Amino acid sequence: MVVNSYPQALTIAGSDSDGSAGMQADLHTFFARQVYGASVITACVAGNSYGIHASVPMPTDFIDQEFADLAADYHIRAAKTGMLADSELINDVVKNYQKSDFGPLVVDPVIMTKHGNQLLEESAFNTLRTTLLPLATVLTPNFYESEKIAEITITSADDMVKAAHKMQQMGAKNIIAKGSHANTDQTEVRDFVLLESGEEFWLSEPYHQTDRVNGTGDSLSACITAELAKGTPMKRAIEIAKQFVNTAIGSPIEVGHKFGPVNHWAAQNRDY
Ligand code: PXL
Repeated sequence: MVVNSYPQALTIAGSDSDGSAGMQADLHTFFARQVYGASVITACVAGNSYGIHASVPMPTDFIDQEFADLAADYHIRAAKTGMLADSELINDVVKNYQKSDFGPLVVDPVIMTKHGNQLLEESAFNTLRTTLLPLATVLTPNFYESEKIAEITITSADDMVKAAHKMQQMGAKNIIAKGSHANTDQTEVRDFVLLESGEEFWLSEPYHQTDRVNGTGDSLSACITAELAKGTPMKRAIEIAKQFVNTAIGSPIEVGHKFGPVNHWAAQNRDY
């Protein structure tokens, strides 16, 4: 067997101690899509299904070593970023990614958890916009992140389209602007996709009424990364990821008391 012929993907993200989100959700997703997963840990978060209670960033020289060790031995074919905590870490990750040959980059612009815990320092937001976003082969903002990055209050489908185009003008090549979940009467969730080619379309999936949605954004961006590592074309990678996450939300597992994880087992080994 040729060394490094097996598809390998990388998550550059924070560790979430309850395993529901962050790096752990990414690695579960890589596994479920049969891609080998490597991880550059950027921060450690202590939390559970009630919320996040402490967070520690990794030293940048340690992060440099993680990148160097992977670059020296593995053939990473696609990478994603998750929690990057502060400006120093963003700049360090950008520097390392630019030096490496790790394939397309999926940027999940993690700013805040669904339950209001801040994962990126406020002062780092501009660094994210100006240094990381232009490197994004794919950008996967949630509704709140689209509003914040594009500086548009989104109240209609047209606003989502405008925000996506603005984020593309800022340098991200392909965008999935995720729809709002704020309306509990809704029966579907609609995400807007704008591809590098200029093609644009909506993706729609049934809305599941459940609190067990920790790790959905991480899993979506990780699934796209896994597919890109296997060489799946961009549009197909995005469609697979959306269905993968929807399946994972649709069969919750009873772990934790409050906002539990999605179920990667239910979503694995399927043809989407
Ligand atoms: O899902 C966003 C997220 C990303 N990264 C880490 C997290 C979370 C949410 O809890 O803990 C480390």
